[in-house]
Amino acid sequence: MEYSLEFRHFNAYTIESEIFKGFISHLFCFPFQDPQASYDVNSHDDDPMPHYDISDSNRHGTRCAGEVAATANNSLCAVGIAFGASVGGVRMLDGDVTDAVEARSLSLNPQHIDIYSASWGPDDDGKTVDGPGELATRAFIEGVKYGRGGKGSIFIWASGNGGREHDNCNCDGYTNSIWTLSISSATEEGAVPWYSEMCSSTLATTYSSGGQGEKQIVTTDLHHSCTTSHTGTSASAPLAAGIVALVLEANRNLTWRDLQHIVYVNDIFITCRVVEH
Ligand SMILES: [Ca+2]
Ligand SMILES: [Ca+2]
Ligand SMILES: [Ca+2]
Repeated sequence: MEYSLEFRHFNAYTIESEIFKGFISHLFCFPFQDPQASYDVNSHDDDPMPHYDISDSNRHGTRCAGEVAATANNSLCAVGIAFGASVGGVRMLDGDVTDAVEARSLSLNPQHIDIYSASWGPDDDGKTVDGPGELATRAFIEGVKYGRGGKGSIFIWASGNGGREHDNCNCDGYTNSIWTLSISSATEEGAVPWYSEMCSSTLATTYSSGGQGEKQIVTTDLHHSCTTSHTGTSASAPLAAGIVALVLEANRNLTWRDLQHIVYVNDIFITCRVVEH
């Protein structure tokens, strides 16, 4: 279910993002790791520490968390965009992903958490049309209505990596939802990457990986390390989450709709030059 480019595994959302899947493997890089913003929905405990396996399949959350909030001058890796923000992790993709699991994750502590960043969704196989179930839909609605003191929870969503399969992000009911702020990717040259899905629900793009030889995203990784190869729209959503955190730091009174308006009208993110591919 998570987006992953590196395995070319499109029947299981490839590419990574997430405040989900266990962010916090390296506390030294996240001095503000926030227990109130963290939970393990898969194992029903308070510690979202990723389960290590031979292929490091649970690394996405740690990679995404570093993009958002890795501390400044950490001497190991890149700095997070909102390095002063507190960040938590929700482990939820490392097991059966049910409507209830999604809803639990998306409604975690909505008076404490301002921004939820997600890089997962329906299969990117070019033939799946799916979206949030009844409980997840209710989590979105209650989040934007009552979250953040009534100003509305901010749900940042990766637009998906199914470009090669001609997948269309309008067929992904999570990124296509009006309650999510949908983010796609631009290569280092500002071009549309090979995995990009073009659709009307995408509001903005941020940098991420491109083709062979192009730079990828540098961020924290499992095993107390730093990677230079974080990829796909999963790497773009957390960059947007970090930018939105800075916007909220400047003005905490903005509603969830204000933020979508600011992104759309003022073009605060890096936008893409359209290139035929
Ligand atoms: Ca746990
Ligand atoms: Ca898709
Ligand atoms: Ca959306």
